[in-house]
Amino acid sequence: MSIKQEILNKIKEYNRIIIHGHTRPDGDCYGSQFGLKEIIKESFPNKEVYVVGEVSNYVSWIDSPDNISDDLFKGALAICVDCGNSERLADQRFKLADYVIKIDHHIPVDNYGDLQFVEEQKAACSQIIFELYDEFKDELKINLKAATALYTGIVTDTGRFRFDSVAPETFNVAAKLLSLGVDIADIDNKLSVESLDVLKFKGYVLSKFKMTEDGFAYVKITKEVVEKYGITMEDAANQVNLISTIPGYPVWALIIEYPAEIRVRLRSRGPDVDKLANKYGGGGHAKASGAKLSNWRQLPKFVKDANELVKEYKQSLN
Ligand SMILES: [Mn+2]
Repeated sequence: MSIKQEILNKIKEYNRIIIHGHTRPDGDCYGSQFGLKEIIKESFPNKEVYVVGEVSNYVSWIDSPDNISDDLFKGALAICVDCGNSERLADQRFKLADYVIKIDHHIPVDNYGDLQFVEEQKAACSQIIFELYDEFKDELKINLKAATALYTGIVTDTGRFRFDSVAPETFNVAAKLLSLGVDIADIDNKLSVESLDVLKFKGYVLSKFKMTEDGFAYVKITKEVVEKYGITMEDAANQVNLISTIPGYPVWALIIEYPAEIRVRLRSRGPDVDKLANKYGGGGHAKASGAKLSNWRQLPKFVKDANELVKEYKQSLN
């Protein structure tokens, strides 16, 4: 039996299904969570389906998570989407569920869950969710809300179809979502809205970033800076690609101070950066990873390691 068939069987088996996502959910996390919720509800109207986790301001127009009590997890099926490591799951009560399924496209950090369906080559977890629906479309139903959520997940995780994770199937899925009535211009408008405060913050990033000798570009964002500009951490962290275009600087990062820790958003169009992220308590994709620093004193070491990574990469090209 294929893993997809096993997933469908588990969905059929359980009357209560709780869908989990990662902390600081992005478009693909929300897209996968709410896309899957709508598909299950549309297909099996008698099932109870919940989405749990944190709120995302960026894609709040998709839907918002449910607040549910602990006892609902008992006897439930938990489906965790778009999350490669269990500690990054926003609601740790998946542990209380009867059975746990992981559906993801990140490089696995730990193999949590009773059943794991991971397709690392897929551009978005939302793409995997749609393909799951598509494989069983004789038995499953979809609606416009699900299609809109899934399309948003694909469009955000691919940088609007620009990353090299985009494959012919990504466009096939997008085409099918479009035929379901998704309003791509409306989604693009919603994703493009930018406040004056964010615009001013972009000016800060562009004037303050630093560059190392061998080709690592980075910007340090303290909590005072985020407060000064009056923007959310999410809005601040989303500006990482402002410094993505400099010739000779194939690796870049935005390093931002959260209340409890300093988080590194690490990106590359050259060497794989996930191993470097692993070294600093993080992980993710080969070209897009996250890491952590316990304090700003760790920054010079991180910058040195990133610089070294680029140096070795450039040497390997010669
Ligand atoms: Mn994703």
